[in-house]
Amino acid sequence: MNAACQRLTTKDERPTTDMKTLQRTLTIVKPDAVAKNAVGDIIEQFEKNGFRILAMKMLEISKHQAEQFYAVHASRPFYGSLTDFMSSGPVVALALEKEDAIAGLRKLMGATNPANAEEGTIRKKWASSIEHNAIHGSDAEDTARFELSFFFAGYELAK
Ligand code: RTP
Ligand code: MG
Repeated sequence: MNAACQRLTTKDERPTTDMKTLQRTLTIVKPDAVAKNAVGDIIEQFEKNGFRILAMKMLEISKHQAEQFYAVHASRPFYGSLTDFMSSGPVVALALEKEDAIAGLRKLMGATNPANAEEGTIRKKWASSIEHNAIHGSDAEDTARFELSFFFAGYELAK
């Protein structure tokens, strides 16, 4: 039985096994939030909301690397501006783990456009526009796999 399985005991003492699905997701504190000294506050939100930090690094990505990372948006009108922004200064990339981490992180982030972000979300607090919106989060299992491997080597996630 792995760590994701929790052994429960019912009232009549029959043991049951409840498989919990741990999931990993990739998040980036974007250049606008790093410039606002919001890194500590945002990381605190991850921990307070039960995410385990598996790996973390601060780095600057090039325009070319930003284009590769956001290749899914290559045909969108904001692609050039988005990749300029993401390569404009330091970012902090984190690999996070929790049950249903992908959806959980998206909820904690809030809507892409901060005008639509719910109270209590990271984007509500720190985003200043639909583009300068403080944080990235993977949106599905396949993108999470790609994005985690974009920033972290296998040995860094082998925990
Ligand atoms: P992200 O990928 O960064 O987590 O954001 P998201 O899923 O909420 O939004 P997505 O549609 O994937 O867009 C990626 C990022 O592109 C910028 N954007 N600009 N000017 C615009 O209309 C526009 N739309 C999106 C944002 O930085 C967005 O987070
Ligand atoms: Mg997205």
